[in-house]
Amino acid sequence: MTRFLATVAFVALGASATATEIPDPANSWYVIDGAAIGASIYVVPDGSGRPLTEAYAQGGNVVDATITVYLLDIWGDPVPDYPAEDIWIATVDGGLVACPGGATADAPTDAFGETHFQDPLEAGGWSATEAVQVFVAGLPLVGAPLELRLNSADIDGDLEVDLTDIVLFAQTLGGYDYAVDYNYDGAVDLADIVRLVPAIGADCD
Ligand SMILES: [Ca+2]
Ligand SMILES: [Ca+2]
Repeated sequence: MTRFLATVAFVALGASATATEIPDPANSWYVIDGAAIGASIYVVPDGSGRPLTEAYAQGGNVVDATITVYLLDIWGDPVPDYPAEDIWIATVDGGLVACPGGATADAPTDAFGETHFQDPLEAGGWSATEAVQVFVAGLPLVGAPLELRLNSADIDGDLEVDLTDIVLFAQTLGGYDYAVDYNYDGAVDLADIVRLVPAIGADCD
C-alpha cells in the first residue's frame, strides 16, 4: 500500500510539473550570430527603425543581429507557446527606453521553446555599453548580456522625436557621437540626417 501511494504521488508530481511549463531563467538562454557581435541597431518609437536582421556592424555594413531565445523549464525541457509579451529585451544601463510592448519577442515560443527578436523595436534612447539582456516575466535569462548597441532618432529617450532631439542632433555636427551615428559608419553626416528627418514626429503608436 505504501509503495502504491508513493507511485501515485510521483506520477501526480510529474504530471503537474509538465503542465505548468514555467521557463527557468537559469536554464533558458539566448544568442546572436557571431558576425553580429558589437553591431548597432537603429530604433524609432513608432517601429520605423531597422529590423534586427538589418543591423549595422562597425563601419556601416549590414549584419543580421537576430536574437534567438530558448526557453527551458527546470528539467531542461522546452517551454512551448510561452507568450511573446512576457519575453523582452532591455539594456543593462537602462539606455534603451521601450514603448509598452515595444521590445518584446516577435512570437510565442514554438514547440522547441524557441523564439526570435527580428522585428523593429518600438523604442528610443541609446546605449553604447554593448549589454543587451533578454528577460522572461521580469527575470534575466542566464548568460552574459549580448554585445549589441542601440541608438535612436529619439535621442533623449522620452519616446517622442521632436525639437529637443533635433537640437541634440545638431549639437553633434562637426564632431562625433555614437548616439546619432545611426548607420554606425563612424561619422555623423548626411547619411544620419536622412534617417532622422523621416522620424520627426514619431511616438509610440
Ligand atoms: Ca525625444
Ligand atoms: Ca553615420
